This record gives sequence, structure tokens and C-alpha cells, in this order.
Amino acid sequence: MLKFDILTIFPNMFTGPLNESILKRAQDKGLINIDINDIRSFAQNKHNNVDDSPYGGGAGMVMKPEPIFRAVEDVKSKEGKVIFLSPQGKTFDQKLAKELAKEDHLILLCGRYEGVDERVRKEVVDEEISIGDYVLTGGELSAMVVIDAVARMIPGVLGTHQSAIEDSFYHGILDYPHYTRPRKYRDLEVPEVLLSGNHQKIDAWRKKEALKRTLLRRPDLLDEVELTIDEKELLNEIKEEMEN
Ligand code: 9WO
Repeated sequence: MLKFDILTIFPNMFTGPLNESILKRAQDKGLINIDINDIRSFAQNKHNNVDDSPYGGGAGMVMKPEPIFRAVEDVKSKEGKVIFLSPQGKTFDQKLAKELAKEDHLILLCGRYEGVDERVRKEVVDEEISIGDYVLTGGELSAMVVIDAVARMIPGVLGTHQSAIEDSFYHGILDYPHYTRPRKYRDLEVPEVLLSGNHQKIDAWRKKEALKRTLLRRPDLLDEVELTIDEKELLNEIKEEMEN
């Protein structure tokens, strides 16, 4: 059972996305547990302020340290790992999702405004993660991305047939093209090989299409993966075909 504790000043943002479909079922099955904690409920001053103007001046506001320290102390367990979502973090990828799925307790700290008091980063944050090189209005949407990607790596969260399909990024290359009925739609036909019933040929075609896509769109991924002899052969076929 992996426990997620979210720390946010916008708890309502999470209720929709985390309570539908696969994440809902994973919680119902007791494979994951998600608690949403409102940082504002840990504010102590008269107006429950969680932000204040920056020392040194400048525009905007900074999240105050006290409510965050208190919120983390409230949810923290001895195995708890505190993750801060920010553009300054280490880039999130499938490998990191798989690693985090082995943890017992992840505490996801979502910032807002122009940032969080640096003493939070120094004292309570264990890992800083970015989901990509862009700025959002806060860490909440990125926390949901991390939860989704981590949860689906936990055994039992995906159905057995889905976990076989999950291979696409798992093996480090892009997915192959998918088709379903009808066989012909507005003159657009399904590739003949997929209708052949020859599963060896189908597997080879899919592997080749996946490699083709990866070579064309994300050649950088091919430097990272260990290809089998068959896959290297397919890749050479593709390169030769592309020269013609
Ligand atoms: C806002 C801002 C406004 C004016 C000048 C500078 C500024 N910096 C920021 C800013 O970085 N705000 C962050 C908003 C503070 C931390 C939480 N926020 C956030 C997290 N935005 N984007 C992310 C994020 C998290 C993970 N992966 C990608 C982006």
C-alpha cells in the first residue's frame, strides 16, 4: 500500500482527477491511499495567511514557512519522503515513476505564488521534481501527474491485460499504431497485416512501427535502450527503407 499525502492550499483541485477511473479503483482496492491536506488549516495567525511579501522587495508573494513545516510534521511518517514540485527540480520520467512506486509514503508539497520560503526547501524537502520545462500557476497539476504515473506502476493497479500493454514507454521506446473497427473508414484502411491472424508477423510489424516512430520523433531514446538483435535488424531495415 502506497500512501500519498498532498499538501496544498487548493484541495478542491484534486477531487475530480483522483476519484475517477483507474485511480479510483486503486483506492477502492486498497492498493493506494490518497489524503489531501489543506496547508491553510495549519496557519496560526489571525487571518490564516499562508503567504507574505518577499524579503528584499519585489513583486508578488512567497509562501510562509510555518504552515508548511507544521503540515509536514503532521503527516510525516518515518518512511515519508517529501517531494516539492517545481521547475527547478529533477525532470520526472518513467524510470523515476517506477522508483517512486516502491516507496511507502510520498508527501507531495504544492507551491503557489512566486515560490516557497527557501528554509522549507533546505529543511523539509527530500526531493525536488519537475514534470517539464514550463511554469504553471502552482504545483497541484504536476502533483496529479506524478501520482497518476506512479500509481499505475504499482502491481494490481492496471488490469492484467493493460499491464501487458503498458510496455510502450516501459521498454524505453514509443508506442506502435493502434486500430479498431471498422476495417475501412472514409476510405482509410487498417493495415492488412493486423487482419492476417499471424501473430508472429503482427508482433514484428508492431515492433518495427514502434522503432520507426522512435527513430523519427525521439532518436534520443534509442541511445538509452538496450536493443535485441532482432530489434537492431529491424532498425537497419527502417534506415535502408528511409534512404529510398
Ligand atoms: C512565478 C513567478 C511570477 C513572476 C516571476 C517569477 C515567478 N516564478 C514563479 C514560480 O516559479 N512560481 C511557482 C509556481 C512556485 C512553485 C509552484 N509553482 C509551480 C510549480 N509552477 N510550476 C511548477 C511546476 C512543477 C513541476 N513541474 C513543472 C512546473
